[in-house]
Amino acid sequence: MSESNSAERSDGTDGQVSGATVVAQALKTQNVEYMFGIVGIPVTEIAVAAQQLGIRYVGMRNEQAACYAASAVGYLTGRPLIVIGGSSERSQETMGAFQEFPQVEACRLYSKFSARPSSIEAIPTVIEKAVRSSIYGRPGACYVDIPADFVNLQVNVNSVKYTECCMPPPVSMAETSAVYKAASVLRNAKQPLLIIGKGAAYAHAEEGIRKLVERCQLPFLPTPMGKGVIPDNHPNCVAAARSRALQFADVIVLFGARLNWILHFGLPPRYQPDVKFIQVDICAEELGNNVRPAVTLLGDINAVTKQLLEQFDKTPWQYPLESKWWKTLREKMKSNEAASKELASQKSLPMNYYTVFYHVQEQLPKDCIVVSEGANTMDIGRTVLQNYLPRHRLDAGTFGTMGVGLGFAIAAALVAKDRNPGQRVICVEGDSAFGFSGMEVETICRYNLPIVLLVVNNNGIYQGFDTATWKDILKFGDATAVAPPMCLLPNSHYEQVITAFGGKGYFVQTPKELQESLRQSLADTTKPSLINIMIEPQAMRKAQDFHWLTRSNM
Ligand SMILES: Cc1ncc(C[n+]2csc(CCOP(=O)(O)OP(=O)(O)O)c2C)c(N)n1
Ligand SMILES: [Mg+2]
Repeated sequence: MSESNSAERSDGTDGQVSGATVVAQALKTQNVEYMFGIVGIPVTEIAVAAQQLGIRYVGMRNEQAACYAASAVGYLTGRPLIVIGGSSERSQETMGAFQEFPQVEACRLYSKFSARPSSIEAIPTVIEKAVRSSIYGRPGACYVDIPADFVNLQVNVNSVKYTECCMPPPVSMAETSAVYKAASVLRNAKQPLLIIGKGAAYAHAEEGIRKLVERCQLPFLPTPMGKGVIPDNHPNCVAAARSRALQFADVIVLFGARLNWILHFGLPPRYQPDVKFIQVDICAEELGNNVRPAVTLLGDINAVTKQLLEQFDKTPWQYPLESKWWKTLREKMKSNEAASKELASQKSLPMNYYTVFYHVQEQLPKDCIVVSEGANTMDIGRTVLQNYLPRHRLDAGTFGTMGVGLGFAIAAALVAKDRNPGQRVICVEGDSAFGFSGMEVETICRYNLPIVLLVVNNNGIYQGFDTATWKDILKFGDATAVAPPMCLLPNSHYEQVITAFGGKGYFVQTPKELQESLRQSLADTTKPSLINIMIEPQAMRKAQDFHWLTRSNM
């Protein structure tokens, strides 16, 4: 990786260098490896220059998908998203220039740092600051605005100095007295629970958290993207008794998990009114949200976990495995697992969600990355599809943003190809979710990324209708007046989207067809495939004590 301080790589013309090359070289100097985008005036030259300097450029079909892909690379590699936007020429500002828009101001609200360099010479320092801001503290996206006239403007090579690559984020630790207090609260817990969030995965805290779980024999629950920090099949994982665990725990340690809607805000009736929360988070602003915590541990989650472990090294403590709490949780897990298995074993056609996911789970390679989006598809899939490794699940997450799946899968496949050759990426999509970024199938085929796409097709958003019912509905009037808004066209052949670009498509209606198509797709490492899985359009979740990810079922 080059970290040169002068722009030796000019455009080759008389010691001059273009703005485009300065942007590319500044990114390269900050160790940026991947760039996702769509080119057009004025940014084409930036992409070309980046490629010439060895940054991998992936041309996407929509900027949203490009951002999703870059953000997933960020999650997988620890280098969050920097958005580089082309803007109108400075000399035409306020005149109604082509695509003139207050981009820096607009992005400020949604990013940690948003700026336009004042000159070409200022580009490297602004880019360094954007990269640094994106990875220090709680990670987040940053925006750098490049006016169109900068792109081809030439400046003297010697006038540009490249700011060295920023240092890795400093590691912060919690206050000692707070660590001591947290250990003491935990030791006195009657019904303890650990919740492992995405923050723990991002902080690479897996080793420490696993030690803590095993040394103290504590039950734990992962949040959707905290899955895999400790394997889902670990005996202390109580995901199958989630509602019970949340409802009756008296002490809960949150490792990089926010008390937002996914965790029901930490409030009754989903929790005991006097539950004691111990919050471990890198972001001070997160501490105390919705609930007044018993202890707050501000710092890097990996480092703080080690601080907690030290307490239990000094004075070992184990929560008794034969406690009533463990017994209650185990019983609930057993009955919930039996209920899912019962649904999965139903032989009626079309298949239900559980049948589909049990068959998928049977064949999934243990080290594959699972990407998922949809409502029922994502929520039910999450309960059946297991993660054994940290940072191996990417889903629509806290925002529940539909459209992220294909971008995430593309990013995961690229990172896998570079760092873990042979590792597979499985992208589990609801039929509606797939539609948001469906054209990225062409991107997948263009770069020949051997992703296995599963479209779980119920002809709609949460549910739909079969062809006969759909036809009956249309008899009542114009579709815009009578078609239920959740409906999508029944029996759509989404697999043909991939065959159009040379990938392999399967249309499956039975467990047998599903098994066979999965077997073939996973065996073929040379090509992407899409399996369009028809399920019962009215299939729903099994009955819940509480609707858990209720928002996504809105
Ligand atoms: C960007 C965006 N637009 C709309 C929604 C609302 N929404 C939530 S889930 C969903 C799709 C659910 O349908 P599908 O993907 O087919 O999954 P299913 O529940 O049918 O299995 C939509 C459109 C959203 N979450 N995000
Ligand atoms: Mg659907």
